[in-house]
Amino acid sequence: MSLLEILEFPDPRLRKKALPVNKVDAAIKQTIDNMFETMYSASGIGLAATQVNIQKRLLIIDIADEEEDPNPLVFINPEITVIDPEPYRHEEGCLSVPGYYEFVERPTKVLVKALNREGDPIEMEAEGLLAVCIQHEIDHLNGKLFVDYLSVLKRQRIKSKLEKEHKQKASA
Ligand code: GNR
Ligand code: NI
Repeated sequence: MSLLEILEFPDPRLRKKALPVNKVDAAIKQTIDNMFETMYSASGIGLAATQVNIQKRLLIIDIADEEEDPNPLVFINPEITVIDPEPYRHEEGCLSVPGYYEFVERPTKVLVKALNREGDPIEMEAEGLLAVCIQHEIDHLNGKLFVDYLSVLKRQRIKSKLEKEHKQKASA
């Protein structure tokens, strides 16, 4: 396994739209394993392939709070439909926007259809944090970030601060 580099806002590669996975083969499984290693290492609860510069419709989630009892979920070519559109407000963070947390409103309950790690079709109803996370990750696959839901001013502030950090790191 290996750790992958996580792209950070405002990297333009985070804006690319991911392409469908046409075969769940050994290479995809290797990518999935590397993504889990990367996500757990960064203490994230979700990771989309886009964030590690892989333009494939693939995301992983583990919202289990007990480190000893992981619940790794894999969604390949996910399709989402809204079951309950009532806005649900949750404070979001993102491994690609490190250090910033803001409230975002999304539909309360969704149905997700996807393929699992074995390439078998799965369906899952999600609400609460899981619904938030799945919608956040599918946004990544479409080149969208949670900061896009914020005001222009807030987004611009976050962008400037992260750009400054990136410059400092590059010259360190
Ligand atoms: O680790 C993460 N935490 C989180 C918290 C609230 C809403 C969404 C998330 S996803 C984020 C990991 C990440 O950036 N996934 O793309
Ligand atoms: Ni994210």
